[in-house]
Amino acid sequence: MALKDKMAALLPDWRARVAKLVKESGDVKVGDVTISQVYGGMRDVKSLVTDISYVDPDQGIRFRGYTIPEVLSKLPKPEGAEMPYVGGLYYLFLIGEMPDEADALEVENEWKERSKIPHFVFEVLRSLPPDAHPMMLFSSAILALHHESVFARRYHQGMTKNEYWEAMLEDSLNLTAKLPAIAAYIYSLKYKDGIFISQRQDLDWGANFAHMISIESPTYMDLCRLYFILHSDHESGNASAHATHLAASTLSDIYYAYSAGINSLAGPLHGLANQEALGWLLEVHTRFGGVPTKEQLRQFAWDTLKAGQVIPGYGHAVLRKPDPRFTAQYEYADKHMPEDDLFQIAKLVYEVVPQVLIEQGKAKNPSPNVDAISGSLQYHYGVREFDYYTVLFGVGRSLGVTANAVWARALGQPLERPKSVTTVMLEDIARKAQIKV
Ligand code: NMX
Ligand code: MLT
Repeated sequence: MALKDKMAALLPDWRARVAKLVKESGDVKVGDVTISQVYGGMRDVKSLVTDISYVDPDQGIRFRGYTIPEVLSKLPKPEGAEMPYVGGLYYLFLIGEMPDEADALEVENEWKERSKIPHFVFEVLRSLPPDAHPMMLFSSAILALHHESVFARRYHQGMTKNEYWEAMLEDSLNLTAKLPAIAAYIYSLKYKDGIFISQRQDLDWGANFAHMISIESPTYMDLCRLYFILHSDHESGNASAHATHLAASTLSDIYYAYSAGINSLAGPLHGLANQEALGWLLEVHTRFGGVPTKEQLRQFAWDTLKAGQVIPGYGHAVLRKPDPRFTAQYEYADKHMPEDDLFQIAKLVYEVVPQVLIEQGKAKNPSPNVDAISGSLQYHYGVREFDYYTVLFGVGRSLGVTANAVWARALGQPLERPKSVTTVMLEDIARKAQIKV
């Protein structure tokens, strides 16, 4: 596999670079940790490393140094498509270089060859309660695939540490290859006739998902490519990436690890916010019988806040400006569905809610994040079962976290195990600091 050979060729330099940094500068401080940060969810504590993506608080995500508009314009695209091959993005993540068409197609072909889903995954899914949340189904299916893990098998056969990344790459390609079809089957099982639709050989990974949920419109296929690319990675401290990394750091395989990641994505402060955001937009639509006036929306936003709830899709732990992933989807909607009612409401929310959050004075970032708008696009194209939306997020997020997991194995990243302290210890530290002042 050319992909594996290319990555193997990169490793000696990367390993030497990291070893040198740790050997020569291992004692250099990266930052301090305050008591607020210890109690405050470790915001801004620099304690993870990834070279695959970085979130600048003002500019947002860069994938391997490229902004979202750059990624969308530079990655190769299927003929006639507006959006790129998702396989090209995976190549960029793994190899660190912008792929040409042959590189992107190599990943796409690997995925096609590995896409067959073992029968027991279908059985697991069919055995779960019909009203189970789709994220529980998704996590269970991923977990069940552990049975197929190359890493777990080879580990017990005694592979050497140097080979760990190869087994992780195998598993990661196998897992990512299957996720669009698993997600599509969950959609069919929960909301349609429960019939599995096979992928088309002439379609790429992103477009095949559209086909497998029976939406054949080229514009929705492009939206799927865009959606999966935008949701793929957001550096390593976000909850789903971090949960995956933590689980994988024990040398558990990618199936165990990404199932943990999915469980973390299922929370309303993280990925589930896309379901909540669409629910909120629909509530507005129902309450006002369509697009409200600015004043009505302002009042509705205040009512939400006064009821002690958050406005889903707004705010962020790292970002301090509108999320470029929001902007990319906004532009797509503006081009392809400008008259859509829910998009009109999402637009109005963008005009009204930041000011409301500023007036409330709590949120550090009053701007929209990726989840503020993603649901209105899905809804427009017919995916209206919005408790399903976080599964879509999870299909995309698999790309970033698996690529990171391969690199973490390649660079021998160790078991993650931060230190905890007691409140008495922190009080003691605080007292000593005050005496010094
Ligand atoms: N609506 C109402 N209050 C908010 C919002 C919001 N959208 N965002 C932040 N706040 C509040 C927050 O709850 C906190 O209140 P309190 O002091 O009472 O605990 C206060 O503002 C300070 O929070 P921040 O430091 O600004 O945000 P934090 O880093 O703690 O949390 C989020 C980040 C994303 C969890 C938070 O902004 C939020 O709950 N947003 C709504 C849910 C959402 O959209 N999540 C998706 C994030 C992206 N993703 O996909 O994962
Ligand atoms: C994400 O994409 O993971 C979210 O924006 C949350 C984050 O970065 O913390």
